[in-house]
Amino acid sequence: MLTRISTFLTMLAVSGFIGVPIALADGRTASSDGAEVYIITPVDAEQVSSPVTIKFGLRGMDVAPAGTEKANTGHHHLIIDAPLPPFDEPVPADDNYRHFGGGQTEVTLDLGLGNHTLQLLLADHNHIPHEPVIRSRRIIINVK
Ligand SMILES: [Cu+2]
Repeated sequence: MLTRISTFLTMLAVSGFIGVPIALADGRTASSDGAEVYIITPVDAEQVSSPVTIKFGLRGMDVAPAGTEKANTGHHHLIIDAPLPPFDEPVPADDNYRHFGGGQTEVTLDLGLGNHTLQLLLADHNHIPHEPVIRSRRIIINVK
């Protein structure tokens, strides 16, 4: 607990410098006003064939590789057939929660036949979602 508090105070002390992200009391990073993440393609209810290319859109923030500690930046996470994770810890990393820590803005996936849900979630250099959370609508696609 003491470590977390002193880390927070240190981050507060340095956050006055330009470009350093603003760390909030719970360790999360502030997002910029009006930032928005969205799936460009496919669109909700679209019928697609596998493999399917998913393109990520972002407004009001920049994409940077994981580990890059810079204000108003983050990297994409694609949530496939799963709910949103807790926002106060790093996004899980498995087949349902894919990290694009290289700063990628699209992916081509092999998906089985049937319906799949897709949702984007931006997270900071430590893979923790920003505050306010920047997430897309959840869409459903049908692989035929
Ligand atoms: Cu991540």
